[in-house]
Amino acid sequence: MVVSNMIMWFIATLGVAATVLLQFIPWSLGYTATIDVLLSRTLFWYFGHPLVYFWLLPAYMAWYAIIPKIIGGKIFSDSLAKFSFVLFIFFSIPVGLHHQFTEPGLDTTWKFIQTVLTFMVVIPSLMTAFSMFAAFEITGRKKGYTGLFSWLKGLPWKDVRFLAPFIGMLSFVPGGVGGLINASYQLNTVVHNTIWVTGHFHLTVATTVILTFFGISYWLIPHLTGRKLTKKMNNLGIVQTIFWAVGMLIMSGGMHIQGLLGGPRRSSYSEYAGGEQVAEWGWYKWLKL
Ligand SMILES: [Cu+2]
Repeated sequence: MVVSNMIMWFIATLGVAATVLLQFIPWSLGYTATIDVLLSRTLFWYFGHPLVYFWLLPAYMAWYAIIPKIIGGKIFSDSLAKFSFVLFIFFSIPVGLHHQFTEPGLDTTWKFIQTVLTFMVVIPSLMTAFSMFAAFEITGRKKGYTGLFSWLKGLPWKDVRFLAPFIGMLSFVPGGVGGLINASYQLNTVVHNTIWVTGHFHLTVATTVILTFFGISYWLIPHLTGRKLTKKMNNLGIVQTIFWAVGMLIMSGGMHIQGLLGGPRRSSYSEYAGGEQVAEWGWYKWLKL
């Protein structure tokens, strides 16, 4: 899993290296008069999309390799984990054009091809989700809990090393659905360059990935230092997890709604959905104030 993450990082950084070495540096030294912005943006997003996987895949590694141990079970399938990581290399590198659907200089055919490839990333993601919940169910049942859902009682809910990543996994459900909306050629025009997109990666990176990293830290630091995560610290970790999750829910939820109302992503005004006024008064209208 680490190797496939490094392969992805290596291939993806070629794009950003190319634009810096062949475009920015010659331009800054005065060798060329201008930068081809379309090419530069395309090279950047070729790197910029897999960049998020450089954070997401370590979270997946923890889900596959550490979480099953923490809950007292084992990984559902070794080869399924390896296979899904190989699929990530193939599907998630050449999909940067899904950030450039409104780019006028790119041919629709290429946008369509990368839309299809983006949708393919759903496959390893769903494989991961299946693998996780299979491991949870098997572990719960082994502890003697039967019935359709009562195996959930067999999971260590009061252990922050499990709870934080688990809440992260749950928030990946709306995060993934939002990703499909962003990646749809038609639906993308509704949310393109609005703060919806910022809300999207606050769900995926700032909630799913970060909560998993919190869980990893609570496991890894005691593991490396030989110290024990006391009950008090564990409970403090649970409070921190809940605070973070609720805060992010409000923040990214607000960004999603504001984005649908036309709130711009980077600038203080936007021409989308009727311009400045919608961005400014969106909340008031929505709340009917
Ligand atoms: Cu992307």
